[in-house]
Amino acid sequence: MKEILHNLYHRSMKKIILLLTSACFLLGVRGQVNANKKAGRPNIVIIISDDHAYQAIGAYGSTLAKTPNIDRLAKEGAVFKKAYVTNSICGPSRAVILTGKYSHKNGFIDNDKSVFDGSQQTFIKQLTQAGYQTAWIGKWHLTSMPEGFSYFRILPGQGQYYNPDFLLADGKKQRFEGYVSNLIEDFSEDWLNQRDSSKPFCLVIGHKAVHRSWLPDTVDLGRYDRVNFPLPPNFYDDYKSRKAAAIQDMSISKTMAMDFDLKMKMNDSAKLGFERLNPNQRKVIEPYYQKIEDDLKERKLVGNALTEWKFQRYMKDYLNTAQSIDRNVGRTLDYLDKHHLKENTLVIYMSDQGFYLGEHGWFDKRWMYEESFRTPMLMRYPGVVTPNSTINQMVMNLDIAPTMLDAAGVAVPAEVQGKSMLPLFRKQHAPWRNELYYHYYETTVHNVSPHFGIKTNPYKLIRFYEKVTGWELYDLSTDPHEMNNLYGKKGFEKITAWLKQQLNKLIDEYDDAEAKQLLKEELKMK
Ligand code: SGN
Ligand code: CA
Repeated sequence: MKEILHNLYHRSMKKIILLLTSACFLLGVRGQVNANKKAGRPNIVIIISDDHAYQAIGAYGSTLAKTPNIDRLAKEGAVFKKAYVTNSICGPSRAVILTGKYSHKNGFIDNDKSVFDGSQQTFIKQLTQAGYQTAWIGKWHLTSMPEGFSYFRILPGQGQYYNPDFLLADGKKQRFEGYVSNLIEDFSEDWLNQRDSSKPFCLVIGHKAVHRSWLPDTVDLGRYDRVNFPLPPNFYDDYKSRKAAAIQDMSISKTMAMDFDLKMKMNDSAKLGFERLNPNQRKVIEPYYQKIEDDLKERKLVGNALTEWKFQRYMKDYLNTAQSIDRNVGRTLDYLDKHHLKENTLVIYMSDQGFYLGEHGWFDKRWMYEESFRTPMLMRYPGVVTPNSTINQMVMNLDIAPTMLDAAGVAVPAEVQGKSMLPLFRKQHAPWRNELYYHYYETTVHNVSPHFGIKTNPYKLIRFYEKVTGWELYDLSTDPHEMNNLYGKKGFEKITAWLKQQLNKLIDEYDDAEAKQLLKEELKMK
């Protein structure tokens, strides 16, 4: 009897101790959460994918693309319906996100020649100084190594889809077995697991997907194979009235390669991008594409029929590849739930820019036309962002840095050119910009002429230079697909003059000396 009582006593004591420790732990966690929240220091997770078109996201109205996890962010947070970038290309967009400054100010104007000057101020450096633990994991693509982070593990350059190399924080390169989107999420969770939980964190998860050339995770092959994708209304654009569009090299019909892009062998020297597959991956991937190729050979397609076949294959490969982003966004959100971090973590999902899914007959990005100028952007921030809401003001990737600093209660430096987006959630009629300024510089791959311009509602005025010199004017209320260049047309003189004046003002405000000079020269010529 004595022994039984003794055992019972011990067991109950154990339970009580266990309960007390759990309660203390939970209170501790809560206490920490509350302390961070009080001090205005939420955790931050920014997921930046690559080339993910808003047209391929359920929350932006796509009925064919399945993005349940990104859509969950929309349900629990806000969708920015009009989010734009200042220069629609990879490295430059990331440099803008980091600095809150236009390309001509942060120095990273293009992917070809620019090297990011890591000694300049970034919101990450400021957060690190303010006591945040900061990390960038995944695609970086800024040529120089990250500076000012507590931790990083990045892909060299564009990175690889299968068994990719990563550059580790000690400067060494290492190959990891697996699919890139899954590895990036694994490494992100590993980093979160080992962090000091008494401090807030800011984690950037940089996905490589959906960058060209599209190679899906084996589990996603064939997901969209039964879907017949409708052609965009301007798929057969003839580029009449638009000189720069006429000389581009990014069409599905001419530029998209049967081998490199669409994985059809066609001949012995075909480039398929399968070099890094291990035998198990190869066993799944090769037969998948071989079957498609066998079918294509039988069909003997030419002309528009072949172009439309390419479009269908492009959409399938693109969306199959994008599926790995959505699944891993789900893993990030589940991680936050499981570790009781949801309530005090601001989560952003965005792409580095938009992308063409056949509009104007194209793939790729770069233009100030809507599909590439816009980018998907969603934000969840419990207690600040109303669930299931939309933001219709024109925000930019330029606004990310000041928004993060504002959320963390850190002063935004005067030279930052973006604006904190948080007032948009606090007040319905917060003062906001009515115009956007854009400047694209790169001249090599895809042959897009450099240009700068202004977007207002409903007009857009673009000045091309270098490869093509000239202006374009669109009224998006009557011409949402930007097919009809109104520049120089009768009846548009007044609006053109006004837009040029506004453009000049923006050039002055953002202090873009190159654009200023170009306009000055044009006026002198007249
Ligand atoms: C590579 C791609 C281009 C793409 C650029 C920039 N060609 O050059 O199609 O526009 O990257 O992309 S590829 O043959 O290498 O696939 S970005 O996202 O890094 O800006
Ligand atoms: Ca990109």
